[in-house]
Amino acid sequence: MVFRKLPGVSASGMGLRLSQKFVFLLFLSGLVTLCFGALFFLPDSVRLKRMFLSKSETQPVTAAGSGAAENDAGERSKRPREQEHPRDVTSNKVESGFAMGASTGGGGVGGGGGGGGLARLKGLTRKMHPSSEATEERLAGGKAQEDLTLGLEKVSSPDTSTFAYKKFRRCLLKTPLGRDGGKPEDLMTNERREKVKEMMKFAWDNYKEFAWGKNELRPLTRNGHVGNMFGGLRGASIIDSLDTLYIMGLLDEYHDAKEWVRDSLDLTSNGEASLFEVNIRYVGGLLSAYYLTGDELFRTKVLELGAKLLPAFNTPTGIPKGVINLGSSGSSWSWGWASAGSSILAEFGTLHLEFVHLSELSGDPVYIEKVMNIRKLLNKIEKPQGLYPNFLSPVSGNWVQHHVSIGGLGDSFYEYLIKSYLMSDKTDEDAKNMYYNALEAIENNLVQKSPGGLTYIAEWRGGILDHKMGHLACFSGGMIGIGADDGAPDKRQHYLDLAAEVTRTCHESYDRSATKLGPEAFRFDSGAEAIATRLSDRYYILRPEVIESYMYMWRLTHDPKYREWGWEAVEALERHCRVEAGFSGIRDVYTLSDSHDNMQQSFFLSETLKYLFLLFSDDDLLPPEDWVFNTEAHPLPVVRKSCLQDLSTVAQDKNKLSE
Ligand code: DMJ
Repeated sequence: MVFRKLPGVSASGMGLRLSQKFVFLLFLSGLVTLCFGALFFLPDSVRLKRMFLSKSETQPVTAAGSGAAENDAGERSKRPREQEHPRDVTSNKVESGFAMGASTGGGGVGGGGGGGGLARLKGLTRKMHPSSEATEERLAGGKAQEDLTLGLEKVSSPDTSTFAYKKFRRCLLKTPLGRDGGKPEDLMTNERREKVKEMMKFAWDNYKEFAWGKNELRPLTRNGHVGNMFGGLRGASIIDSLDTLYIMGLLDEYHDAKEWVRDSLDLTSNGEASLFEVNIRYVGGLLSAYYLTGDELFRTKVLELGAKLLPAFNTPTGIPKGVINLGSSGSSWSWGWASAGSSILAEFGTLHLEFVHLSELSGDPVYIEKVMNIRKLLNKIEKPQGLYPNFLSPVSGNWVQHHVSIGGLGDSFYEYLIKSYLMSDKTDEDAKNMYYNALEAIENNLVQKSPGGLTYIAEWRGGILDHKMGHLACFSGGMIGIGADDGAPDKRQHYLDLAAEVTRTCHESYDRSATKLGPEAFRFDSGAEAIATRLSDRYYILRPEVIESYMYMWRLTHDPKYREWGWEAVEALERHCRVEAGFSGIRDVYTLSDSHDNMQQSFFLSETLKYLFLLFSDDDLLPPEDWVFNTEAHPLPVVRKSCLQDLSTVAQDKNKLSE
């Protein structure tokens, strides 16, 4: 108005023309806007936010999300080489999870506007995995780190669906795939690693050619196998392979797998499925794929599947039954072979890791509540000699039989106790206490030394020892090893020694066979030491447990013998299990005239080959500070609650500001 009153007259007292005054005011208002904006967008730190926002505005929010946008759909032309250099991500959309700019651009976030554009530009010029930069700053300590870490959040919108992924990535201490994708400097080790990658490609290519979309490959008859473990679900080998393909840099194959998930994974199918198997393979596989790639497709699928598992918990105790119909009825029942309608310890006790992440990603605490209820019941119930029997009634909540085993029927329950503790950033004290108490009871009652000096873990039947160790029990070397640091300080070396002894025994079970592969179960009675004495125990079905322990023991001790033992296994697999169209189990490890079982198990792709690849990789590939492997070897990130809450606070602040 003032301007209209004084057209063309210089501003009184200042000698300014109207147009000059207009420009000056424009400049001033721009400056004010910039300063104000800078407060909220540039040095984006929680501390700063807290200075300007009221307490109620800085409460943590959960990460519930909705939208499901694909980050890298259709992007199929990535070369493995690119993936081996996760830091060089300026043009690598496969690594979109690693490249802030790419994931923002394609993630369907609704931020837009100048601030988002500026931040996006900043992100693209950084050329580094945001977690890796933030990590380096974090390790260096100081305020710069906090500003950098949280400043990255500018690129996300209040849409929590992309935020769920980003905040997890930002709370990692190290780059997931390491400095150079875990590539070892030593030439021979690298050659061995490349050999394992070739085995994976061979197994995958044959599955793709002859069994695509089925659950497993039958390599002799060159067709697919469906089986009855997964109800109407299909593609078990695809889901189990996603993360292995990704970390090995087999990215064309990974994209084929992802496209199948997008176009063909049908979660609406009926059929009787094992709750345990669906959880460890499908839920675990999809979760890992999500956390490694940030692709919303996997999150959407895993949440859809997770919800279908919940009816299994509708029992008087909340202990789930073993079998569930994934169709709309959601009915569930116990295995026919499990006595008196009981549920199996290794099944209902192997849900915790995945269910914690289902709650994290959905924002719905129902999953955590289900597994905490199981935990509480097991903690409270009386245990014979402190041991956990394998069968429990989901109706009465009492043990049904007193058979105890760290092998089949019991195994991964113990594994999930220590891993729950580790995955909780070492805050889950109940899991920790239950694990060490259980281990003490196992040591007191089951751990034995053979006359030949081999340490083994026997089974227990109502107080009577069965001097047998299953191949499945051989995971325990690795488990005892990774738990060595967190028990009583004076027991660390004791646990490492025990882990090494059990792993050596399992290696002996391989070494004492003609094929150098281990039997399904080996015994320590009637003069036998680490060999199968029953015909029915002589088979090998491509199981991972012995190699799994080599991998953990290598990382814990760097004793070269573990890599040598792993290489022996590679050679034996090549010699006896590789057939023209894939890998097959064998019926008798003690005879050289191989009789193949015509089955390439999905866990061979998910576990056996992944653990071998890790064994020959540098330790910075999926480092243990950040990742815990579920029992099917699917890596899940450590849940750093305090870090996640700080980041959630930022998201909430942003929501407030955008209102
Ligand atoms: C895998 O499916 C899992 O490791 C499970 O815990 C038990 N064993 C098989 C492989 O042997």
